[in-house]
This record gives sequence, structure tokens and C-alpha cells, in this order.
Amino acid sequence: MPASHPFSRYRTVVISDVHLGTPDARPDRLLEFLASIQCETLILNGDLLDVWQMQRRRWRWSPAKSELFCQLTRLVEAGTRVAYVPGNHDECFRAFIGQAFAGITVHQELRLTLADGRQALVLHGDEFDAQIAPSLPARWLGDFGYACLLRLDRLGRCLGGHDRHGALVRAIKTRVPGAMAHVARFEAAALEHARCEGVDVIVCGHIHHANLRESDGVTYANSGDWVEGCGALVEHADGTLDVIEWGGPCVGDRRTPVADALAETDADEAVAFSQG
Ligand SMILES: [Mn+2]
Repeated sequence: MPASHPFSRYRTVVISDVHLGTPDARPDRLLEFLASIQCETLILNGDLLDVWQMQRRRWRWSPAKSELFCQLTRLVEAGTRVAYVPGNHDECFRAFIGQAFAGITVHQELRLTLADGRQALVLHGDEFDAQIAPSLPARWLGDFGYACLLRLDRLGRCLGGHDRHGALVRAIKTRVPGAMAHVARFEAAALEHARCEGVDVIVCGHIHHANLRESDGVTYANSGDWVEGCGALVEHADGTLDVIEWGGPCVGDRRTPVADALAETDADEAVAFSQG
């Protein structure tokens, strides 16, 4: 990225489900994104590290992962409040709630007042698992099925030579009724929780499905993931929320602010990012 490249400025940025430690994690893409933004608050909303997978399989720590943590500390030094809400795959870090490491504070959940006065609650979302898939075997089957799909996706990328991460999983989530119903149940549980907690906005991750929608005056936002996609939830200076995809199309039918900035300033650079 050229030194003259303009930063995209946001009030708040939420990212979730990076799953570092798995072969599907994309620390290089996240690093590009974090180097391109300036924000007052950055929230790492769970499953930053996939400790479950790291315990089960051989894993490697790449220079990109180290550089990612260096970039997080650079953001802290630049004055960004960086908050970490552990998820279910890195739940061991919930033991450190209330503490801080290198200026990064650890939380069970976060309450924010948006620039337009709305109250927002940020949590990972595994809190709703028992509600939407009550039986433990059903949840294990879901996790196993998801891991198989990611493996098939990886195989497709190797054989096809393309870089469309998560294309198979995304296709299933948007076309298979059972998968669509699971997403709908999660969103309904989150909205119900928002109403119980008396907040205007609920922000989750966990299901790897970026979305932003209103239901009876309550906003549901999901920042997506960095496995199937490269997504973030951003709050603009006026309190407006957007779900953006780094180097790709925005959720809904809008170009991302990042993609617009790239297109305006350096077309070649934009092509490079969109190709991954
Ligand atoms: Mn999760």
C-alpha cells in the first residue's frame, strides 16, 4: 500500500471470528484492513484465536500473525481504544475479563453509546447457542459439518486455483433452508436479547454471516468473519452503521467505503486487493 494512501476513518470498527491458528484464517488480509483504517474504538468480538483447533491439530505461527498483533499495539499507541471480547473458540481468555494486555482490554460484553445517541450492546453470540440448538450432539454435528465444508472449500481452491474463500459455505447458508433457518433463529434470539436488555442495537459475530437489519425499532448487526469473508461492522462519525467487506462488495447493494477510496486513488491497487 503506498504511503500516501488515505485512511478510512470510522468512529468504531468491530471485527469478529478471525480464527487465527486454523488453515482458513486470513491474517494477511486483516492486516491490510487494519493498516488502512483509523478509528476511536476497535472491538475484537470473539474467536480471534481458534484455541479449540490449535489444541487439536498441528498449527504454525506465521510472520503475518505476529505482524497483526504488532499492528494492534500500534493502534493502541496511536490512541485507539482496543477492546477484546473472547468468544467460544477462545473462551480460555474469559479468565482475563477486566484485565488489559498491551493496552488491549478484555470484556465479557461491551455497551457503547453511538454518536447518534443509540445504545449498543456488543457480544460474541455463543450465548444464544443453547437457545437455537438446544442439544449438544446437534451443535457438535453443526461444528463438524462446518469443518467439513471448509475442508471441501480448501480442496476446491487448491484444485481450481482460485481464491474465493468460503464460496461453498456461503452458497449453502444462502440457499439451503436448514442453514438459512439457523441464521434466522440466531438473529431472532439476538434481537430478543436486545429488547430484554433495553438497547437499540445488538452487535454479534459467531455465525460467520454479516448482516445489518432493523426489526421493530431494534437493529441487529453482525460483523461477519475473516474465514469465509473479510468483513467488519463500522460506525461512521454520525452514528450510521455499515457492514463492509474488505476488497469486495458491501452487504446490501452498496460499494464499500474502502473500495471507493481505493478506486478513487489507485485503480491498480484496488484490483490487487479485490483479487486477494
Ligand atoms: Mn464463535
